[in-house]
Amino acid sequence: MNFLVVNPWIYDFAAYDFWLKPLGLLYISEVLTYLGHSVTFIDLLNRHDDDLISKYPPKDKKYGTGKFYNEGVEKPDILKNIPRKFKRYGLPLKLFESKLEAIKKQNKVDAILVGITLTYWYYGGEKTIEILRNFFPSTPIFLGGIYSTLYTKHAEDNFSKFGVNISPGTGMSPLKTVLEVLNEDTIKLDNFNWFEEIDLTYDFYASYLTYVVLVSSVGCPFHCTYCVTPKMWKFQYRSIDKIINNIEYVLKKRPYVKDIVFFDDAFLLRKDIKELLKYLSKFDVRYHLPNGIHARRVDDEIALLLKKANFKTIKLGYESYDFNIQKGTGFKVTNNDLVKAVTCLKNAGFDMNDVYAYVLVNLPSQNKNDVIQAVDFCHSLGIKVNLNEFTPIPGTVEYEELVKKNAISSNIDPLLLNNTIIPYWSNFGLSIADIEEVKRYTKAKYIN
Ligand code: B12
Ligand code: SF4
Repeated sequence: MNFLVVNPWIYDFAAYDFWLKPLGLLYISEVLTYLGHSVTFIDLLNRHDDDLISKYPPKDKKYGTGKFYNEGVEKPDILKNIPRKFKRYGLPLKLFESKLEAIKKQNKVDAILVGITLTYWYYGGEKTIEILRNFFPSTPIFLGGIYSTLYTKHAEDNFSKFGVNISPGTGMSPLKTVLEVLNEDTIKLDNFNWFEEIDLTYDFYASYLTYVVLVSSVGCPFHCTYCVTPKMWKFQYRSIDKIINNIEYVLKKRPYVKDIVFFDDAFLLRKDIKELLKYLSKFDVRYHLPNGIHARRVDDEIALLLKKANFKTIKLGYESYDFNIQKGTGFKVTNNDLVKAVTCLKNAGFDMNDVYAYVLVNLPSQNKNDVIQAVDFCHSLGIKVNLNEFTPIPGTVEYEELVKKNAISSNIDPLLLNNTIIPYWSNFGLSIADIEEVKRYTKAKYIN
């Protein structure tokens, strides 16, 4: 069959290409190819799209990150009162339409697959599907990804107007359901260890790429109260030789790629991490870990191996200064763990401009002082801070508690749970003034 796979636009108040690649859709596309189907892939967030760069050359920033092309758009009614600009990030509408026109002329599309990652990005998915439906009025469209998994009912209700099939779940079960609906054979997916067997080849991108994103593991063995990862995935890691072969494949085809990014939730927690790091050092690339890594796992040996392999961006999961919050939310880290990790990274020779700690802002149990203390603590250690505004996610303890307290409704529109706008309407957590104050405080601290 001929599949058209589309990574939708982002409609949001802010978005930046911090190495964003649609891993879920890429895996689905790789498996479809493995099963013998043909895939046409459109990534509306590809800043290096050949048709885009002739008009809007991308300005790459540090380590291949950069600004998306964007245009101001009308806010959906529910966000009308938020005093911030709303934008569509990704390829211009006309460009998307011309691509669809060309695809329609060239080949028959049997089914269309779309995936939405962050739950409050569903609006961009909706706008993307609206266009797809205009071009392909009767082609089956399937929507999967984290939004469909966590908000299945919302997705069913909201996307029924386009006749979209919602495909929730992680692993290969959603794809299996899609193929069953299309009356395709799924026997090869039975007992198929897709995470071990399937490479992310990046062959679906015809364009130049400055970086590639991989995952060496899915899931996490911790159970932090605000995080939904352990509910979606069983912790599993890919064998080292497969990871190395995958990187070899990509670099052979794209020797100019200088940055490899791991999107793992628990990169350091595999048992053979030291061996993996030794193998990774054989490639002449920079590596980045934009998702928080586990500070407790960083010892002198791991720090040295990370340095030798040429890891650059390191983000340590820290979240809060308060021991009771650390303990109450899952105990993945303590202040002593952070001190030890930073000391080891310093001793190994890491540039402290590349080492960050994630600090949560607006966790329901948190006050302004906790954020300030966490920032002061990171500053005293000589590392940078990423302030991470909290968002309640269905299936987490915080979400359920907020529903129980009537602070949020159980059928709340996910658009309202966009972390940057929660303080504009909610009566839990910090006020907008407080959040702006901690942001100003953090900025000033690092300028002085
Ligand atoms: C990578 C990542 C990011 C990346 C971006 C992801 C992207 N490319 O869009 C970055 C670093 C930018 C990011 C940012 C944030 N993230 Co994040 N992120 C993740 C992470 C770790 C991995 C996602 C991933 O790539 N998984 C691997 C792929 C293989 O899995 P997948 O996408 O689910 O795809 C599978 C299935 O869903 C399915 N599938 C997918 N699409 C389709 C389509 C069809 C048709 C079918 C059939 C199947 C299918 O098949 C795939 C294979 O099984 C998840 C946690 C997790 N483990 O999921 C959190 C997660 C999505 N993030 C989360 C959060 C909280 C955030 C932040 C808000 C953190 C913060 N407070 O600042 C910020 C958002 C900032 C912003 N507004 O931009 C939350 C969810 C939030 C939400 N409301 O949606 C998650 C779940 C983690 C958590 N804390 O619980 N994140
Ligand atoms: S350690 Fe990180 S990925 Fe694991 S459960 Fe906690 S927040 Fe989620």
